[in-house]
Amino acid sequence: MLDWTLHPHRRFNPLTREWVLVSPHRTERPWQGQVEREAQPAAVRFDPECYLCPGNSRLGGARNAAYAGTFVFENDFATLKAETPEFMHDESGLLVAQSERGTCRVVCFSPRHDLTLARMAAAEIRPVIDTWAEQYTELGAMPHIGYVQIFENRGEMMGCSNAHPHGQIWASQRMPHEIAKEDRAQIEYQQARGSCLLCDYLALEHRTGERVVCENEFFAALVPFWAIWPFEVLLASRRHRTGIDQFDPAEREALAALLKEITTRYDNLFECSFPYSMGLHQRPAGGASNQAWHFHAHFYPPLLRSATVRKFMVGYEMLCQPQRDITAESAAARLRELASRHYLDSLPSNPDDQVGMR
Ligand code: H2U
Ligand code: ZN
Repeated sequence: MLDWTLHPHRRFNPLTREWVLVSPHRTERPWQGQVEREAQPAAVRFDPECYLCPGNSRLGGARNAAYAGTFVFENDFATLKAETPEFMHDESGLLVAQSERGTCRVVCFSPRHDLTLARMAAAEIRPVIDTWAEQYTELGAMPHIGYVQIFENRGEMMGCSNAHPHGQIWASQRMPHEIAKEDRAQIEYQQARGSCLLCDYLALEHRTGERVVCENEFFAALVPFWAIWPFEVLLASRRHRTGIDQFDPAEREALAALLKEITTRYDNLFECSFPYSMGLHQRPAGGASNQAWHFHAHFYPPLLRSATVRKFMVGYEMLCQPQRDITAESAAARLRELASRHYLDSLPSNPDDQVGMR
């Protein structure tokens, strides 16, 4: 019997059908490399220089509405555009290119510059869920759209350009390759076994609970067996739902609550504003055979051992395959042991908090 707390081994990701190398004995190696800047939440509720705060002008020349809840606008520097002409290029199957149409939007989660999902109340996150659902439906219905990717880059370390709580939506003509991998894997699993890959996986995880971090009636957050990032989390609906548009009000509230809880536990881990890339994975647009899709979100956080030491995906990982040092089981145990109340909530409030507020 393999002791995966001791022996190097590789683990299989059934969603992407890729492997991750797990080397549990390497956690104690010294670190004299790059140290990151520790991230803390922004201090002001309104920043006159912020291109996402209500009423401010953006770099593209447009001005934000004086919004009070969520706010959606077309990305002024969109990666994909609806009006792109169709073309195809193929020379010997070696120089291959094709046009890609799409639409990119930015979603502000709150008018308050100083908040993050972890610092928002679940009742304030609920409108974000509703906005994501509306956008998913609206963009997915557009004839040039084949897949809608909703995501959040949190923190400078992940390339986020602004502390204001926001996410992005990139809707593309075709399925991007990470989605195509998950699409194939879920469809083929269902064809082979007659059941859903993630429904079966969640049932398996609930047998021991050792990788489950937190859950409520409708959603579960766990460190997947095949996690690559140190504190990677997979958040999935406990019922089979193919997209965010299928959640009823109780499920939307539960999703808001679990998003708050997992981001709070993340912040509490190293007492910082925990950076990550998070994205929703759900059925592609266009209505092809997609009953096999099970709604989930991936959190990919870079931090490894403190607020300033991150994991790099370099060397062997770029050339061969990803590798991790701490096991998924020990990462889940650490996240599970943390308080679900935010560490800043126990500190006295800062009088400077009001600076710049209108
Ligand atoms: P990130 O912080 O995840 O980079 O998202 C910010 C997005 O906002 C980014 O895609 C867009 C950038 O193109 N943006 C605008 O659309 N208008 C602006 O005035 C600045 C930034
Ligand atoms: Zn702002």
